[in-house]
Amino acid sequence: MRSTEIKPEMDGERVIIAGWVHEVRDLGGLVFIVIRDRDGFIQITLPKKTVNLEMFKKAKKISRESVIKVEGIVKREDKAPNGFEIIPDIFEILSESHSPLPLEVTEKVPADLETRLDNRFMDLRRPKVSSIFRIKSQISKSIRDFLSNRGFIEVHTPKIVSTATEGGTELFPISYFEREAFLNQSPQLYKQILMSAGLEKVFEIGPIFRAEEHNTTRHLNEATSVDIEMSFVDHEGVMEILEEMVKKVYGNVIEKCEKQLKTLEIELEVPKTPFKRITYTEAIKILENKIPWGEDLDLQALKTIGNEIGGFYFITEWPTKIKPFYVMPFEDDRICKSFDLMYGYIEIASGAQREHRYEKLLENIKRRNLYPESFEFYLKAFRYGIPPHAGWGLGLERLIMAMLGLSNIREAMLFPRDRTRLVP
Ligand code: AMO
Repeated sequence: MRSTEIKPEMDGERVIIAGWVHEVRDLGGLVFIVIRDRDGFIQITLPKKTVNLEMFKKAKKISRESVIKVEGIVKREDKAPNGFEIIPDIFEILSESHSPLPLEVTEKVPADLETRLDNRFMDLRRPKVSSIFRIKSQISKSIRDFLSNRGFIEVHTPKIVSTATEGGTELFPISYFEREAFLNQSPQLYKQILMSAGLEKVFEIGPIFRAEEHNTTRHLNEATSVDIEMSFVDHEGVMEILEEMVKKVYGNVIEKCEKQLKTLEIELEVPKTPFKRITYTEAIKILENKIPWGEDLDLQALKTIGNEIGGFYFITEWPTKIKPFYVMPFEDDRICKSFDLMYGYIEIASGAQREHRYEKLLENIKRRNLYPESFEFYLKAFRYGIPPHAGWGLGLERLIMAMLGLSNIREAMLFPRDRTRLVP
């Protein structure tokens, strides 16, 4: 049985439980063991006088974090953590833990992030850490449900590719038989091709790979991206989907992850939609024109803007030249139909209406000194009828960072990959 399935009202009933030895308290003639499973804690109590002596000795010697299986009788006990304890008559060691432990599982001793990540299997045994991933699982499920209910089909695009989408310097090259290939930075080109294919509304939740040199608290070299692409809409249509999705995800997490939020000591509120929208030009004004029009917003600039606005907001109408070749410009082609969804200073998502006019797209590729030949497989899909379309990509770990107030994105990844980390 799971720890959460046993209640004090089951007094006198026989149960079997299994889990890790979280704590052992040896009072001489009385041994208390706290067993931890995925859902919680259970105390088992072994009074020397009444239990089998062999078993008593075995329990007394058990090392912390060993995995044990216990069969015994539930006894109502107001002083025990959940109002009951278990008096065992069978005590089986399934796997004995070595000691000393590489990391403390009890929250008593803080450890630095590097040590925690080096011993992630152990770190994840801490309820505060595993709660993050229970919430992450709920978020993925909510996103799938939300998008599926809106008629999106889930797709899986290749992760081994031949061209860059977001810029050449951030690519990881790999050897692909006799050729060079790359790990994909974004499903961008493929999700757009699927608009030519007539799928109309697609989404993907999958890994993206970015060879970012800089080691920051917001960047990973392998992250999870939630991507959508939709036909016959403009950027505003997909911004509405994005904000409604974020709102729904918050609502679902509040409803379904009450226990995990409590463990993390977080009180969440559903953000109100529509989110605020400011244009890039307005953002520059907040910065009192410290950044010249046309330049990208750096961290300091985003912090100033984030402090001024707070919560979720969109930055729209970006200068065309600092956004990728596939975005659609406005009539005044200095600005484009591109947007970023921000939370404070963190960029959560970015998207745009796309350039679907073949000639213009070709021109954009050339203007950015990219090779049209490398994009032929993509460009081809624009020559035989493609609807106007728009979409966005959202960093799942960034959303979790924002939602749970995590100070480092690595906390939101089970096994993060960064500039120096390739194991575990
Ligand atoms: P962009 O490059 O802005 O856009 O990426 C989309 C979102 O993905 C997340 N993200 C990252 N998260 C963690 N570590 C990283 N290194 C990292 N890089 C990106 C961010 C970001 O907002 N093709 C477009 C999307 C589109 O237009 O549909 C794209 O990839 O949250």
